[in-house]
Formats: sequence, structure tokens, C-alpha cells
Amino acid sequence: MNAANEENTNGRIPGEMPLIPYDLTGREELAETLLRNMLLTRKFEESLQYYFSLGMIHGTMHLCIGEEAAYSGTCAALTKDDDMFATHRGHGAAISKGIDIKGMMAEIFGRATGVCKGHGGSMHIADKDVGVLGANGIVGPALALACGAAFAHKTRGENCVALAFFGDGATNEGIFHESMNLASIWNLPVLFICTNNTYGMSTHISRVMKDTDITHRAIPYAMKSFRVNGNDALAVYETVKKAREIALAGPEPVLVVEDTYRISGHSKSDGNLYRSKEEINAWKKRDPIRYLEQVMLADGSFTQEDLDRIDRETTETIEEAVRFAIDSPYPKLEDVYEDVYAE
Ligand SMILES: Cc1ncc(C[n+]2csc(CCOP(=O)(O)OP(=O)(O)O)c2C)c(N)n1
Ligand SMILES: [Mg+2]
Repeated sequence: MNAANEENTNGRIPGEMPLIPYDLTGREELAETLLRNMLLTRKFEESLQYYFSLGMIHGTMHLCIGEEAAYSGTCAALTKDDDMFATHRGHGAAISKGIDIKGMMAEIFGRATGVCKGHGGSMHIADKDVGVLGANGIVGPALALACGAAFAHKTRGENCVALAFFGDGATNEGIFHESMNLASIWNLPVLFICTNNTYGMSTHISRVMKDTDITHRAIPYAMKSFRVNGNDALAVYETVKKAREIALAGPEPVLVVEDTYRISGHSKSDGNLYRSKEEINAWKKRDPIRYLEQVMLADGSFTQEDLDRIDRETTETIEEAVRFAIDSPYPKLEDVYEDVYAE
């Protein structure tokens, strides 16, 4: 099943994204939320880049610049009670699921006021109060963890789903197939969301898969699947909303493949030697934030002044979060074993 604005973007140099005329009447709040979360994610990560370059953030991190619509559109289709599991590239997912931005910024700065008391960092962001059940530095576990959460929802008779984000690379892992099989045979209300940015580190999808249409991987598990333009936040939202309804009604799992592109490098140590400037520039023209802004202006529901206000407000939120993080204390040395579980 293909949603609006679908095209095959596995080719390395994509075409331009045609502007789809959306009627936003009565859906202004949705459009603003989608845009706001994308802007917050972009500005959050640009700040991280800056403070990392100053040596004020340690370790590494994986940015999702260019992929914001996939996270924003997907999470807008969820309720607060739905559970979400993110990947190593999880900032946009956590922000879009409603995590406290100050607490997440402080976490990545390693401060005691962080959502995980500064013990987790970029790849271990979690806050179960808003259904952010954890990012993960290992490729693939989100799928299996989401099966567990969905099993709990089903057993307790709760009206919610569990969702796992994962990349195209993860679909070649055993855990992808084991989780798809388990969810299918146990009829679990779980959404498997593949952010297909066509690369696993420096490896293009076509070098590791004969059939690069990842929706075909739902077929052996008798699972419904959708493929959508992951740079169009509204199309993503509509697709995931539909998938969520199917998952709850079954209950049954659904696979959604969101075609997108990572403008940023894989992690902080990426020389971009595996792809051309031409390819990156072609994708920059498909920027999901600029695209939604154009849709909002074209529909007439929003003026340039409205967009400027949203832009300004999101900048202020991020600046405030950075000030909060920098002013916060580091965790105490004697607390190093707190929240550590080992037998
Ligand atoms: C089990 C496992 N294998 C390998 C790695 C190293 N690794 C980290 S990210 C990554 C690429 C993952 O690609 P994809 O799933 O497409 O996600 P993307 O980084 O593109 O968002 C790899 C191989 C890992 N962290 N865990
Ligand atoms: Mg990938």
C-alpha cells in the first residue's frame, strides 16, 4: 500500500518533491505541531553540533538532520500512552513524542538535571512518563522491546500501541525477522517504523539488499505494510494514523517504511567519502521543514508572519534549554552506581 507523495527514492540522486496541495482547514494545530517539532529537532541538533565542536559535549552522537518529518509525522499520530522505542538516531523521535527539551539537553550535556540524571547521554534517552521507553546504541533491539510492550498492552486490555523505530540497515538483522514473526503470530498491536535513509553507516542499501523495497519483508509474516515519502510530514502522519488504527483494531502488527535521507554524517566521525556532494545537495532541496512551510503558505492557513513566530519561539526554547543545561551541576561521583542493575 502506498500513501500520497510516494516515489522510489532508492536511486542515489532524487528528483524534486512536487508540492502537494493539502487542505489544512481544521487541521491548523496539527500542521503547526508538525512544523514546531521539526524545527525544535533541527535547532536542538544544530546546537549539539556547536557545543560538541567546543568540547562541551562528550562521546559521539548521531544526528537526524534531514529526517525530521519521519519522526515528527510518526509521533503526531500517537497518543501519550503509546510507547515508543527509538534508535541511536533518536533525538527527533524523543522530541516529537513530547519529552522535556530542557531535560533532554541537560542529559546530553551529562548533567544531573538530565532526563536520566546525566547517566545516559545521547543514545540512552528515556522518559516513561511521555512514552519514551528508550533509545538504544545497539542496532535492532527496539523491535523486540516494542513486542514486549505491545504484549503488555494487549494483556492488560489497554487501548494503545507500541512503536519501534529502526533503520534500513536494521532490517538485515536477525532480530528484525524474529520480532516481525513474533508480533505476527501473537497478533501484537505494534508499529514497526523503518526510517529508510538508504544508508547503514557508509553502505548504500543497494549493496546489501537485492530487493530494496522493504515493505516486501512484511509478506512472509502476513503483515500489512505501507510505504510513504518520509520527507512529507503530513503524508507520514496520515499513513501512521491509518497504520495505528489497523494495529489496534486487529490487534495486529503493521510495517511502515518512510523514505528519507540523512543530510548529516552517520555520526560525529563521518568524512562523507561514500556519497557525492551532488547527492546531498539534491536531498537538501527536499528539506522536510521548507517543504511543510511551503504547504502551509500555499494552503493560505498560515502567513509568513505566523511561520516567523514559530521559528522565533522554537529558537527561544532551544536557547533556554542550552542555558539550563550549562547552568546545571554534573552528577556526583558517589552516585555513579545509582540506577545500575547487575547481579
Ligand atoms: C548490533 C549492532 N551492529 C552494528 C552496530 C554498529 N552500527 C551502529 S549504527 C549502524 C548503522 C545502522 O544503519 P540503519 O539501521 O540504517 O540506521 P541509520 O544509522 O541509517 O539511522 C551500525 C552498523 C551496532 N551499533 N549494533
Ligand atoms: Mg539507514
